[in-house]
Amino acid sequence: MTRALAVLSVVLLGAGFAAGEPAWGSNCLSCHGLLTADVIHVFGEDGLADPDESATGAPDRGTLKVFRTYRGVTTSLTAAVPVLAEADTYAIQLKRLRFAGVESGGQLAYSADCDWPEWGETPSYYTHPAIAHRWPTGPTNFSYDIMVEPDAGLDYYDLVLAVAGEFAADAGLFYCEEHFYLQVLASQPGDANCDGQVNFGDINPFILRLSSEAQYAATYPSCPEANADINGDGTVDFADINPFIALLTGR
Ligand SMILES: [Ca+2]
Ligand SMILES: [Ca+2]
Repeated sequence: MTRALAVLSVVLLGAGFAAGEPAWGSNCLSCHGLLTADVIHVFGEDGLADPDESATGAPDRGTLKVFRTYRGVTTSLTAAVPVLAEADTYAIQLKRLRFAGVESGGQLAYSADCDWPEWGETPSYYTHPAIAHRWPTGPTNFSYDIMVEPDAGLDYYDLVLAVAGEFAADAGLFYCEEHFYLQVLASQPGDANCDGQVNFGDINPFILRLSSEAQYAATYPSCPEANADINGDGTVDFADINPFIALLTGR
């Protein structure tokens, strides 16, 4: 089954599958063993954020790493499990929360053409398919590509990267997770470097976009096309130069 249309398409870069799955869950020690701290770290974030969860009834998770992304574009995040020994077996999983988080009505829509695990309802979040990836002797860094469809709600979303497995030394089970926020932003014409502001720092990125679309995409992989399409005609070309100048100079 293809997941090409999945809203949140997750590409796991690394070794292949092996049989068996660790027990997944959340704060369920009887299921998956000791809740172990600091096994997994998410990095490559765009900063920290403390969105207001008060209207959602969700737990206030306070300040967490935030990955910013735009509708219709792909962003990457990376996780590492640096403390595990080579012989330890483990799997890493990107999960959504079962219940509402910080999003206030916003919802990451998802395609039916995928096999994200569900709990019988349209999910508010995405999770990695219920497939456990296990590396008996494999990489300890993982990259996930997250693609949000154009109609996704502009909001913060709680996501969780979790690792579960078994220590080789004593056959002890462990589980660890790191919560973080995915913030889906609206495009902002003129913000060619996608730092959230429109200023002179966008001039060179904008010129780069005009001169080499490929280089621009490589340099700013998470920037939506609309940020450089200043006149909003659906394409980025020389006709956007004067509107860009006008945007910067306020004329
Ligand atoms: Ca900018
Ligand atoms: Ca244009």
